[in-house]
Amino acid sequence: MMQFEELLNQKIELLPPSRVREAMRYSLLAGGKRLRPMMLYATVEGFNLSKEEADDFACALEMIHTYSLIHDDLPAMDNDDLRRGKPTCHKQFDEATAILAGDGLLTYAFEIASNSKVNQLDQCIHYLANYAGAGGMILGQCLDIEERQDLTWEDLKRIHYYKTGCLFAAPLAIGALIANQNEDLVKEFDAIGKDLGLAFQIQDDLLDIHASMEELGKSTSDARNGKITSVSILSDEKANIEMNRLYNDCMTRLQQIEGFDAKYLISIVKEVITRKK
Ligand code: GRG
Repeated sequence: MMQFEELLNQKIELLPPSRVREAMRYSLLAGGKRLRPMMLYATVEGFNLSKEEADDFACALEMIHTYSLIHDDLPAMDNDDLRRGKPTCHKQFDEATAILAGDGLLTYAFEIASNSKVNQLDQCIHYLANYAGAGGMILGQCLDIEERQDLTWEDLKRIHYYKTGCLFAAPLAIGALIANQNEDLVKEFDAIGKDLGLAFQIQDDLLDIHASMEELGKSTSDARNGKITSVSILSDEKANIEMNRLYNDCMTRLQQIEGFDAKYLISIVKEVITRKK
């Protein structure tokens, strides 16, 4: 993924020099797992297209994801000091700059996406906006900060589908669109992506309990803060079972898609299953 890091840096270099540009670069290049871009690349490769076709949307996805982390860490939200093993954006710069860096990454993502030459560009941009917006990830965050204490598993699943699932569904659905697939197949990729996001979030809740702050590279512990999580609702054991069931089910469904070579995506899922952060 060295090439992808370089690509992100090149995109940032195209902006006029400023404090906000440096804050955007700082958070973007702070060493995330790059899962969402990797999932997009694996989807287009599974349809036998070259990875480069997806470069613009891969950058856009990582920028939107990074913006969400910067804003999520702000004092008005989670008020975190550590992210990706480094001081959060508002700690390294200041609060106003961190707000602008998030806004800058979000808007820049759409500028880059709109310059792309992919198939079904309008649809790709529409999906991206929908997944990121108030009918997608932002809705999930809004439901999450309500912190209701009477949440059922169904309620929590809904929050995770929006908050985490949408940005996992985006690379899969957009990958299928770039590969010129039809609406039904795009919907199947979307559904698999949402389930992968849910599994990933359950795994996050499990790691939150079992891994140290150093291992995770972030400081907030939902469990310590008394937040309702999949583990507090389901129990450790059942959360584990549900996570594995979801991951396995997603891999099976991917293998059943005709004309799609699932091996690239499956190898990412297998790596994610064994992740420690
Ligand atoms: C503030 C608009 C707004 C949205 C925030 C994504 C999000 C919504 C909040 C971040 C906190 C959180 C735990 C979100 C769930 C999704 C998730 C597990 C994000 C972390 O993704 P990774 O593990 O992060 O892929 P890296 O750093 O590896 O890129």
